Amino acid sequence: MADRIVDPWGDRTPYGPDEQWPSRVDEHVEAQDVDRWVQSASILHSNGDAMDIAVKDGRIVGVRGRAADRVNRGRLDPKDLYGWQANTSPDRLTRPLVRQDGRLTETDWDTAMDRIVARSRELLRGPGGWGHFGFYTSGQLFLEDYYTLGVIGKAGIGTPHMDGNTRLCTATSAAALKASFGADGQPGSYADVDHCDAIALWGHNVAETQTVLWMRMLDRRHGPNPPAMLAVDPRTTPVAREADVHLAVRAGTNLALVNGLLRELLHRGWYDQAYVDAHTLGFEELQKTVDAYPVRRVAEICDVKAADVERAAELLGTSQRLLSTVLQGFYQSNQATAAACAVNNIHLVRGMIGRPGAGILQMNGQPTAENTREAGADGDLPGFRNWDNPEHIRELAELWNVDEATIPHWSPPTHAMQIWRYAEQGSIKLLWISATNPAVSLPELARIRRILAKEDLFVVVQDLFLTETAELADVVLPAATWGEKLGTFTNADRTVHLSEKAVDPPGEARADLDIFLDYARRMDFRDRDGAPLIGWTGPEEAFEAWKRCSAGRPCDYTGLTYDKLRGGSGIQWPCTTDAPEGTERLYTDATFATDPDYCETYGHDLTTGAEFTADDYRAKEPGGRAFLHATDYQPSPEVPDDEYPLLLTTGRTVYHFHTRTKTARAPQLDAAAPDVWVELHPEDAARAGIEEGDLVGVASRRGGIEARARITGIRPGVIFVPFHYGYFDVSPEDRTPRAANELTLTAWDPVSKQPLFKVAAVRVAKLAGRE
Ligand SMILES: Nc1nc2c(c(=O)[nH]1)N[C@H]1C(S)=C(S)[C@@H](COP(=O)(O)OP(=O)(O)OC[C@H]3O[C@@H](n4cnc5c(=O)[nH]c(N)nc54)[C@H](O)[C@@H]3O)O[C@H]1N2
Ligand SMILES: Nc1nc2c(c(=O)[nH]1)N[C@H]1C(S)=C(S)[C@@H](COP(=O)(O)OP(=O)(O)OC[C@H]3O[C@@H](n4cnc5c(=O)[nH]c(N)nc54)[C@H](O)[C@@H]3O)O[C@H]1N2
Ligand SMILES: [Mo]
Repeated sequence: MADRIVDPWGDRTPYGPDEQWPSRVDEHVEAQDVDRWVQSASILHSNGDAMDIAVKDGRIVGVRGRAADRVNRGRLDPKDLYGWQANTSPDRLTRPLVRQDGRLTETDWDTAMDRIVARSRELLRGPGGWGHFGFYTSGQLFLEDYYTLGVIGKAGIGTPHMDGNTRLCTATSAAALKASFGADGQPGSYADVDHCDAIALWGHNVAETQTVLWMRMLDRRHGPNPPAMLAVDPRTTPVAREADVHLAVRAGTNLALVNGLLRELLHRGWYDQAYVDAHTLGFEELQKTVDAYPVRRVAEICDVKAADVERAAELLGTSQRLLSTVLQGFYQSNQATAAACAVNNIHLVRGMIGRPGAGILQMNGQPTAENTREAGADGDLPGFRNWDNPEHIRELAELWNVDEATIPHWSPPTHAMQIWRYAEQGSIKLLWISATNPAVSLPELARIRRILAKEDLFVVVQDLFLTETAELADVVLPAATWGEKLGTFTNADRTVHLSEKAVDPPGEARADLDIFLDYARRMDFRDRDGAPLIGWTGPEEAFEAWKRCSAGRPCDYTGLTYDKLRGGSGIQWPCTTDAPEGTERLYTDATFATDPDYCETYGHDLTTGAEFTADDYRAKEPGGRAFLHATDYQPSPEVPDDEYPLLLTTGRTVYHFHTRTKTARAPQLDAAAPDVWVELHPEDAARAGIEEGDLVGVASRRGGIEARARITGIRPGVIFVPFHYGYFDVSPEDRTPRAANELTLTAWDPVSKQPLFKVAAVRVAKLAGRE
C-alpha cells in the first residue's frame, strides 16, 4: 500500500462514465491477530467513509475500509488510518473536574452533575429563566445525542439559545438549500461523480478535506471520457492543479464571479428555458441583476483573466451532466448565502438537478453536521420544521406532549455568534459547550477567552481532553467518543451509518447521550401529564423516538432501523416504506420543498438578512417551484488598506482535523504537519524581504501571530494560515500566539450567520531567518 502520508490518495482505480467505482480496501492495523472487527464510519470529516474498527485485548488497534459501502468502497482518508490512536492517548480525561478555589480539581460524577443542576435550578427559578441558558454543541456527536439535547433545550428548558459549531461550518449550506429549494437536505449524491461530464468545485479543497471523494473524482479523471473540471480558489490547491480551468479569485469576490458566469450562460443561450419556466421563480429579476456583470467587470473585481472566466462559462455551459460542490471558500467568505445560492441558480437555469450526474452538493464539513441540523440541536426545529409555522410547532408540542408555548418560536433561533454576545453582555449565565473547542475555532480569540473567563458565566465543557476551552471551564465532563459509544450519523450525501461500540471508554468517561440523559433525569423534566419528558434510556430507543419526529418531513428516517444498518452499506434518507432502500437524489421530479405548509423557512432578503413573513411567502405562490435568487456583489466588510495591505484567508491541511485534539495525538499525522505556517505569494514575500522558512509576524486589527513562511502559488495579495494550531500542546510559558483566529474578525453572513473566517486585512513582517 502507498505511504498515505506521502501520497494521501493512494493508487488509482480508473473507471468510465456510468460504471461502478471499483473497490479498494485501505487498512492500517498496529497489531497481529485482531480479536474482532466492529462496524463504524469516519468521524474526521463529512464524507462518511465506512470502516471497521480492529479490536485486540479490549483496545482499538487499527481500522480498515468497508468495501460494500456506497460511499467509499473500502477507501480511507489518512486521518482515519491513523487518527484512532487519539482514543488511547494517555491524557484522555477520565474523571469529571470542577473549579475549586480557582483551580480545576478531579471529582466524582455526582458532585459535578449536582453543581450543574444546582446552578440550572437557580437560574430557572425566576420568570424568563430559560433566557440564561446557552447550549453550544457540535457537528461531531451522534444523531441520538443531538435529538436528546434538542428536546432538553427546547421542551425541558425552553431556550432559543441553542446552536452548534455547525454555525461556523455549514450554516450556509443549510441556508442556501432552504432559500433555493425550500428545505435543508442535500439534492445530490456522491454517485453523481460516476455519471457527470463536468465537476465544478466552488471554494472546496476536496483533495485535502474529503480525500476519498477526491479519489473518486481522480479515478474518473484517469478513466475513459473523463469529466472536465473547474476550481475556484485563491490558492493553487491540489484541486486547482488538477482542474482544466482554475480561477484564483481574490478572496471575498465569489458572488461577482458567479453572477458573471450566470450572465454568460444566459447570453450564450446555455440554459433550459422550459425547465426555468416550469420549475423556477424569479428568472427575470435574475436576468436583470446578472446583466450588470459582464466578463470584463468580473475579471476586474475578482482579479482574474477575462478569457479564463469565458472558459469557465463554456465548461459549465456545454456540459450535459454538471456536478457542483460548494464549501468553505464560499460559506466562510463574503456574501456566503448569496454566493452559494448563485451556484444553485446555475443548476436551476440549466435544469441540472435531480438526475444522475447533474447534481449539487452544498457540502457539510463535520462528520455529523447533518444530524445537528436535522435533529434541531443547532436551534432550528427538529425535522427541518419552520419556527414561524404554527402548525409545525403544534406537531412538536403533540409529539413531546408539552405546551406549544414552551417551545421557543417567537423569533428565529439564536445563532452562535449572538449566544457568545449574550454571554459577553451577561444575560446568558450558563453556557454548556459539548464537543467543540471555541477557544481555538471562533473568530477573535482574545475576546472569546475573555468571555469564557468571566466570573458570572458558568461554563460546562464536555470533551475528551483538557482543551484550551476546558482549561477555562467551571465544570469539565469527560466524554466517551467514537468507538466507545453506539449511535448513528449521516454524511454530506444523506447516507446514514451505524457506529457500534468497540471498546469501553477510559476511566469514568461517559457517552454524551448518557450525560444528557443524566442531566434530564436530575432536572426532572416532565411532560404535560407529569411523565418524564424524555422516555428513552439508550441510543436505539432515542433513534426510534427520532424516527417518529422525522416522519413526513424531508429527512424521513422511518424506514431505517439499527438492524438494517448493520452488515451492508450505509443508507440514504429519506428512507420510508415507499423507499425502503433509501433515496439516491432529491427533486428528481423537479417538485421542490417550497410549499408554504411544508417549507422550512419563509425566506430572507439575501443582502440584508431581513426575514419575510408567512404572508409575503404565500403571496409568491411557489407551488413546488424553486427560487432563483438575484443578489448584487458588495465588497467584504474588511478590505486591505495602507496599514493592513494583505488579505488573510484561513483553512485546512490534509493531515489535521480542526484544533488537532485527535490528529496531534497520532504520531504520523503530527509529524507530517507539526507547526503553523503562513503561505505567501513570491511577490508579497519579496516586498517584505521574507524568504522560505523565515519567521513571520502576521498582524490584524484584532491581534498577531508568528508563523514560518512558505512561498507558494497562492494568488498575489492573499496570504493563508491553517487554523489548526492552538496552545494545548505548548507549555504555558512558551505560548507564542499562533492560532489563526487571533487575527480573524467578528462578522458574519446576514442570512446564514456564518462567521467570515476567509477574509481579514493583515500585514506581515519578517521577525527572524530560517532555523
Ligand atoms: N484534512 C481535513 N479535512 C477536513 C477537515 C479538517 O479540519 N481537516 N474539516 C472538515 C470540515 S468541518 C470542513 S467544514 C471541511 C472544509 O473543507 P474545505 O472547504 O475544502 O476547506 P478549507 O480549507 O476551509 O477551505 C477551502 C478552500 O477555500 C479557499 N478560499 C479561501 N477564501 C476563499 C474565497 O473567498 N473564495 C473562494 N472561492 N475560495 C476561498 C481556501 O484557499 C481553501 O483552499 O473539511 C472537512 N474535512
Ligand atoms: N480561522 C478559521 N476558523 C475556523 C474555520 C476555518 O476554516 N478558519 N473552520 C470552522 C469550522 S468549518 C469548524 S467545523 C470549526 C471546528 O472547530 P471545533 O469544533 O472547535 O474543532 P474541533 O477541534 O473539532 O473540536 C471538537 C472538540 O470536541 C472533542 N470531541 C471529539 N469527539 C467528541 C465526542 O465524541 N464527545 C465529546 N464530548 N467531545 C468530543 C474534541 O476533543 C475537541 O475538543 O472551526 C471553525 N473555525
Ligand atoms: Mo466545518
